[in-house]
Amino acid sequence: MSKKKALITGITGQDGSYLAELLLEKGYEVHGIKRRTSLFNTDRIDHLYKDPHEEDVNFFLHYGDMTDSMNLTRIIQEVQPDEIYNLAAQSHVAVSFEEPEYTANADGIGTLRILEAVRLLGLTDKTKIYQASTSELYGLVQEVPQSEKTPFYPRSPYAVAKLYAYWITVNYREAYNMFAVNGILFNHESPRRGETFVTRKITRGMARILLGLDKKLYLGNLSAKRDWGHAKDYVRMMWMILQYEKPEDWVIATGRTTEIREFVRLTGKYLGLNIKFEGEGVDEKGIVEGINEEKLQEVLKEANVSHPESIIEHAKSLIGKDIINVDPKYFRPTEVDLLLGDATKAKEKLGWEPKITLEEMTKEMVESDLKENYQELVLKKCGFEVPSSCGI
Ligand code: NDP
Ligand code: GDR
Repeated sequence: MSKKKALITGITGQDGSYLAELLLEKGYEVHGIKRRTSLFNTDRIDHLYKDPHEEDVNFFLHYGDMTDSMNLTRIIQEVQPDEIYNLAAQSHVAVSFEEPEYTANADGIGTLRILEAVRLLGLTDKTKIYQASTSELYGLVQEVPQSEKTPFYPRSPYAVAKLYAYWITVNYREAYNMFAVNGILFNHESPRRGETFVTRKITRGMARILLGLDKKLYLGNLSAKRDWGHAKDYVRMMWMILQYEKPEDWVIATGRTTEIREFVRLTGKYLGLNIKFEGEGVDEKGIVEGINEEKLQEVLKEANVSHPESIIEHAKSLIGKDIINVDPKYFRPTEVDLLLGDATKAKEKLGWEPKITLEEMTKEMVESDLKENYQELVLKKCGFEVPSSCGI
């Protein structure tokens, strides 16, 4: 039997990279669309790439863009995919207020372009389509927790574009009998999360403060609450949705919500820094109340820090200092205060359960950011000298 073919838009992103790994493990031939950029943007998938001249290559990249219909149509025609995962998007909510038209084009009309290409190419019976919908659709809280039945009330140009994408997917399913479905995914994070999303900004920023690379971390609304899962658990669900007997829409969430402040404290805990918050509004500050030396030793060892003493000394010097400050420039014109998902349908019909807890994920992110930034510190302080043992 020939291999199943999957086409992933947004393959260079957080989810695209984990999904590509999963589908390759499952024996798929994986095709991905990447944008032309002036610098390489394939860090997250470099480990999957094989020179196409080699044998048994199952991973292919195509240049493309969600704003270019002809390009998307040509790629779909060439690949003839069994499954399309439409993950490409301008995915940053705050940026969508700065670039509303582009966001509408890439995230909203981009989805239409994929659906219409499949229809025009006569692939409606062959190609299943997964649309990356989002908990941002719920926006202004109508109901808690939020399920497939909760009304939408989008609160950003991003969410409004994704609302169009959601409904055009439903419409093509109903109008043309296509297997086109929405996964309404709540926030999901990982060490591969973009550095400007709040969890990664916090794990990376606080790791850098501990190492002495930065002095402070500036955040926006500390009171927002999010239902955070791990991206690995969520891409598994994307695949499961397309294997289900009927095309339906699904909420994917952990059912636990956490305040941004609490995520700061949790990150601090894994770094051996006890953080307390004082003050209100723009004057609120996150202060290092004390350090947990045992935890600090543990995490520094995990990050292969060769001389932990100097970093422990530096951590002690942080006691009593405010390392988290509020900068109103990160406030959004309209905010989504509370997201908490109810994934009962996915659990009951598909047997899906998230496996990775928030604590496990935070620890993984903290360790990864500490490792990565320690390398920067070493380079900055010690320069780069090739040891003779290296042989090059
Ligand atoms: P990322 O921002 O990490 O990745 C987005 C991907 O889309 C990148 O590969 C990016 O390319 C690509 N992309 C952006 N614009 C275009 C364009 N015009 N043409 C082609 N490719 C483009 O997002 P995530 O992996 O976190 O999310 C995946 C999808 O799921 C997105 O659609 C997002 O909106 C949605 N979503 C995400 C959730 C989350 O919590 N992560 C929750 C719910 C939905 P490049 O690398 O070049 O920038
Ligand atoms: P979100 O994620 O908007 O939920 O969208 P993000 O991590 O950007 O924000 C979460 C919450 O944290 C608050 N916040 C800050 N956010 C950022 N980025 N930077 C800050 O400094 C900061 N301080 C506080 C925000 O105001 C917000 O309330 C993500 C994206 O992946 C979307 O593509 C996806 O659809 C949704 O999750 C589900």
